Amino acid sequence: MEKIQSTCNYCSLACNFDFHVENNEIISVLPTKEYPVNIGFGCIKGLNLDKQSTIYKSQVKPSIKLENGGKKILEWNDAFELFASKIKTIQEKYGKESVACISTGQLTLEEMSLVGHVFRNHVGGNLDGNTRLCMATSVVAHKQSFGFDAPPYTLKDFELSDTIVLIGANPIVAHPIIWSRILNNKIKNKKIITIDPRKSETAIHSDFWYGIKPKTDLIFLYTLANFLIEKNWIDNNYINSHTENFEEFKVHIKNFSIHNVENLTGISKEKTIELAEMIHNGKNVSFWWTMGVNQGYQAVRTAQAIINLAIMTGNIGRAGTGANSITGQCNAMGSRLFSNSTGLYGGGDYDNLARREKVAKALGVDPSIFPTKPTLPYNVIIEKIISGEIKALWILCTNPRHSWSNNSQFAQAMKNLEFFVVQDLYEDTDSSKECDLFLPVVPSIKKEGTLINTERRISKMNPVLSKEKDALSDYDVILGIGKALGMGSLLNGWETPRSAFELMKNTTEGMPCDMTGVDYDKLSNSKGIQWPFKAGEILINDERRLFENNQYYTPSGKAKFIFEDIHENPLKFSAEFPYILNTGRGTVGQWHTQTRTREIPYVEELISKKAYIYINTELAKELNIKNQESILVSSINGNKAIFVANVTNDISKEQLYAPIHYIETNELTPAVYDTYSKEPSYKATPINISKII
Ligand SMILES: Nc1nc2c(c(=O)[nH]1)N[C@H]1C(S)=C(S)[C@@H](COP(=O)(O)OP(=O)(O)OC[C@H]3O[C@@H](n4cnc5c(=O)[nH]c(N)nc54)[C@H](O)[C@@H]3O)O[C@H]1N2
Ligand SMILES: Nc1nc2c(c(=O)[nH]1)N[C@H]1C(S)=C(S)[C@@H](COP(=O)(O)OP(=O)(O)OC[C@H]3O[C@@H](n4cnc5c(=O)[nH]c(N)nc54)[C@H](O)[C@@H]3O)O[C@H]1N2
Ligand code: SF4
Ligand SMILES: [Mo]
Repeated sequence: MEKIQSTCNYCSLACNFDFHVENNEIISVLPTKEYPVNIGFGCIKGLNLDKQSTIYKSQVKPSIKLENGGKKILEWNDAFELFASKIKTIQEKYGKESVACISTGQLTLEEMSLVGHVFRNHVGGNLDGNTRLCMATSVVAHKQSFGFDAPPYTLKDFELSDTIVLIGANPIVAHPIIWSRILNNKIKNKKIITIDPRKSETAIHSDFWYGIKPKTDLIFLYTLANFLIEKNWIDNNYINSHTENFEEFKVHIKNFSIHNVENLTGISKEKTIELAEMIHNGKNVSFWWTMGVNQGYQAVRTAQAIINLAIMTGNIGRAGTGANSITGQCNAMGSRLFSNSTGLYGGGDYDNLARREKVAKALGVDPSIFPTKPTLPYNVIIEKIISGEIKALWILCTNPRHSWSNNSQFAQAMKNLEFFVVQDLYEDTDSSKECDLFLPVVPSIKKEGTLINTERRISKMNPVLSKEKDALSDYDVILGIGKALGMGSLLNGWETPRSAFELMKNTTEGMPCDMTGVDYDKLSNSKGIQWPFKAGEILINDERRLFENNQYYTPSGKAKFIFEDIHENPLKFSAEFPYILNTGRGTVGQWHTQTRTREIPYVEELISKKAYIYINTELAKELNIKNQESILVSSINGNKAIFVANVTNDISKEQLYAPIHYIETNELTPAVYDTYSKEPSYKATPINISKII
């Protein structure tokens, strides 16, 4: 029996597992004991990676939809030629930017960079990622405050922090291994604090829960900062030596009075003081945030308000501290650095001439092949499909008919396309069943590449099983398309995932994410390695954090306080839409649009088959709604959907909460985005509800 170590490609922890294999069959899946992320643990999704593409299997070869609604199976080369000729014809007719692509944070670094090369450098179309729905806010916040998109922490910090503040994060459901790391924390009197409008699973198990009014975090964080300043519970030395813009910040927030806090945020003055005291008394305070912060109409500034708190109290660059954004998908970090969508490979802007030269040299190409501007964001791509300016769309490893905010807008977009291509494991997803050309691929257990997890750790995905005859991986498919498009020598160096990794590695030289010291072959059976890791560097520690030398990546080398006036939710509450709809993860076993986790029998047995929504007990009583009764939810976006009511005391009367794993949820979410990141405001939609009689 052979043991093959590989990486879980669900969430951003990218845990490692040992697959025991005999005669191309998986006998057992066990969490890798020595791997510093999951240390011998695993959640139900990772432990069932062997189930992928077993019950729901796609055809091995691609297919094209026929006019009569049927489909025709194609040979791979014919599908590549068809793709290339369609894209060329559409571009000739409607212009270069009439074609677009939406990728993901769930492909490998190599697949992501190759699709960026094919579609941005060669085809010249726009290409955004589903990371826009997820991490775009953190990217902008990091770039502006730290000078680079650099989450500073290492997961060990969960064990070393005496005061853990979780803001808009529910790790018990979304990142179970993070919760197990928190439970490993043996510091006496450590405090786990959760700020969340509902009493989430994590809030229930925390020491302190701050039940904030939805989307008032910015007011709360400014008030907290102002109070800390008034008390002089700040680290003046750190502020003076390693930050800039503090005086302006101090002036900006001086009117955020502790006396107004309860009225504005729902958190009392006493509770606010209690939190300020815990931050002041903590020796190593860490702040962590996820989608409760990133998905909002003023999200970037909220994330930066968290960064401001950490840098003003000197809680960064030390063990157990930090302003720490947790990523979502397995390779969200890789997508941010290597997708060639919003910036150059390895970081840097498209208009930075020196950086263009450097990246071009690393790839052995002329800099003129690179785009001159960032991609149009996801929402604009969809809008332009609807307005008729974009005619062809290729989506890889994402299911926007379900996950896009206001998803009926995507249904409308699909109808407008002349050529819609979906590359997925399954031909029956809500998106793939509507496509013209379907490109089936093998699951992660049959392919190789690297992923970068939430703490910047690069880890190796190894093929556990061999591919069946005629089956292709994402990498094979993207490369086949590149060849058919006539890229010729532009594909030199891109022959294999291994060679693509070398190219990408070369682009990082001298950048904050420098990984020139990483050896692709040595990544297998290893503990992974966090960037930066420069050529010649010797690894002394498996857990490394950024900013220990207090040097940031801004021109001044200092972290920057960034702030602005409070915006109101662009969607107003009214008698017509008096409640607020919050959305997010439902259970550990359910992954997003549920195409993959429906293959896990234990999950299928336990989960609700119908879309459900949590509603406050008292409110349900007032409206005469009984537990498990169906209710009609109508949204300010004009749509309605039916949900089963789950009556609970863990949510306040003004709010309802719907898990994202059912297509109904995004029927109701609006087309509202953060100003800077263009991340959708998924978590605060005005709605109304009624009993179905
Ligand atoms: N089982 C499972 N795990 C997953 C995923 C999955 O689909 N299933 N998806 C992965 C991905 S891609 C991601 S991005 C992560 C997401 O991980 P999380 O962000 O932890 O998950 P969410 O449930 O989206 O949101 C977290 C919390 O934000 C709260 N929230 C909503 N509005 C506000 C607000 O205004 N202020 C504050 N402070 N909190 C608010 C919600 O009530 C919710 O409890 O999970 C990853 N892990
Ligand atoms: N209301 C609301 N909506 C949300 C969110 C929210 O909190 N609230 N969260 C948002 C966030 S953070 C995210 S990340 C998105 C996620 O949204 P999506 O990315 O749309 O969700 P997934 O179900 O992960 O879609 C992945 C698709 O890729 C396929 N797939 C799996 N493995 C592979 C592979 O190896 N290759 C290929 N080619 N395909 C593969 C799967 O079958 C599936 O169809 O949802 C967003 N939508
Ligand atoms: S915690 Fe995340 S990476 Fe780890 S096994 Fe579960 S889904 Fe996979
Ligand atoms: Mo995400």
